[in-house]
Formats: sequence, structure tokens, C-alpha cells
Amino acid sequence: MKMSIGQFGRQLLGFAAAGLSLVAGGTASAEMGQPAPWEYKLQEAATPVMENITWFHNFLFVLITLITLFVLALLVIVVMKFNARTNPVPSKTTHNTLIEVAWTLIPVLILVGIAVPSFRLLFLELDVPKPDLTVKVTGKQWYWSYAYPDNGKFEFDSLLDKDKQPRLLGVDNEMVVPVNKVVRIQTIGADVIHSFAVPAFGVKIDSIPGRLNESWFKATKTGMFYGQCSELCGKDHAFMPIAVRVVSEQEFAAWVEGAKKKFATNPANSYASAGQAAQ
Ligand SMILES: [Cu+2]
Repeated sequence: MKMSIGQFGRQLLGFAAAGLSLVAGGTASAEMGQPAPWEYKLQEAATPVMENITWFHNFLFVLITLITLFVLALLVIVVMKFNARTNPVPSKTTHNTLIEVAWTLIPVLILVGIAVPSFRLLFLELDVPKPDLTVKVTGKQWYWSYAYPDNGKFEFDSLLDKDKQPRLLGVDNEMVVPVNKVVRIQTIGADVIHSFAVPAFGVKIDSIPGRLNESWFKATKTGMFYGQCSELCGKDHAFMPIAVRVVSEQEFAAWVEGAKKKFATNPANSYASAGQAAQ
């Protein structure tokens, strides 16, 4: 079947409209703390660290766009002005001190301009402030265990719940933390290397057997936040989601009381069990 240019144009317009409505629909249905269909941005920030990461990402994006456009413009000028047809007698210039100094110094200044906020962000991520509570996160094949040593030494397992939404992110027992409190994450792997990652918190830290790694977050919004194991750890790597419920301080205290009873008989409750599993 042959298509006229008009028909082809209308079809193209239809595709564009469908694409746009998909993108708009995806953005509209985007919920905090979880991925959205057709998402092309970072997840909405729920901690100061993630706000900084988002700012740095946007800053770099503007910078690389300007540099790329500048280099493209230079290339276009060279191609148009200095080809054999428009410029039959080439100049014999080999050096230009001013330009050479400029194309050395300006990139150095740009790199310094990137390094300053980059190191500031790195220190913010790595320098754990005084924690309000500690959660010990153990990565196992293929689920997570959470212990609250400051709140009564209980520990519980968190496994994928296939019937829960969002699909492949819902778990049976969520990790619960209070809002606006500094939560220190201490993480190890019980068998192989896993990685504890929650995009909305700007946290991604390897859980390594025999090594205690540390990270932190201070969630400024309540709600559900989801992440996934981010280190290939075996056949069910894709099925060990991380679900964090951020609640008010009172709700957290009530949850701790309930959790102490609920997980009292959990065999995972002794720290020794995590150690034995690692051997
Ligand atoms: Cu894993």
C-alpha cells in the first residue's frame, strides 16, 4: 500500500500524540518512592542527600548540554567556512598562544567548578551525622533481614510478597522508620555481596560478607519507599525488594512495641544466626 505524504504526516503526528500522552500519563500517575511507567527522570527526592544528588545531576546535565552545543557549533563553523571549496587557500598558522592558553585554562576551571559540589556531595553522603537510630540490614539469598539494636534487639526477615502492589516491590514485613530522624544503616551480606539501594533516599551501599558498611538517610516525607538489591547476587536477585515505611514518631513507637512481640520467636532474632549464615 502506498501512502501519500499527507497520510504519512498524519500517522507520524498520531504516533507523536500517543507518545506524548503516554509520557504525560506516566508522569501523572507517578507516585513518590517507586518507579513510574515511562519515567525518564530521577525519582522524587525524600531526603536532603537525594535533593543534593538531583541538583548535582541537573547541574551537570545543563553543563554538558552547553559544552556539547558549543563543540557542535565549532564543528559546523569549521565544516562550512574551511572546506576546500569556500577556502581554497588555507592559512599556514600553526600556533596561537591566546587560544592555547584559553583551551587549557577554561576546561580546568570547568572541572574545578564540578569538583567543588561533587566533593561536597560525597562528604554529605559518607559523613554519617549523629544517628537517632540504627537499623542493621543483612542481605541474604534472597531476602533482607532488619534488626533494630537501639529499639529492643529484635530482628525480622523481609521477603517478596507476590500478591502485593507495586508488583515485585511489595514485601511481607516492611522496614519501618520515623520521619525527620537520622537513620544509620549498617549493612552486611550473610552469603554473597548484595547492595541496599533506595532511590528516593539517595542510598546505595554494598552489603558485603565480613565487612560492616555504613550509610544514612533522613526521610523528610512519610509514606512507602521502594528499592531493590543492586548487586547481582544469584538467581533471585530480582526478587528481593526493599520496602521502607516512613511514619510519624508516635506511629514508629507503636510499631516497635508490636514488632517486639511479633518477632519475639523469630529464629533470626539472634545476632549469632546472621554470623552463622555467613560461614
Ligand atoms: Cu541481593
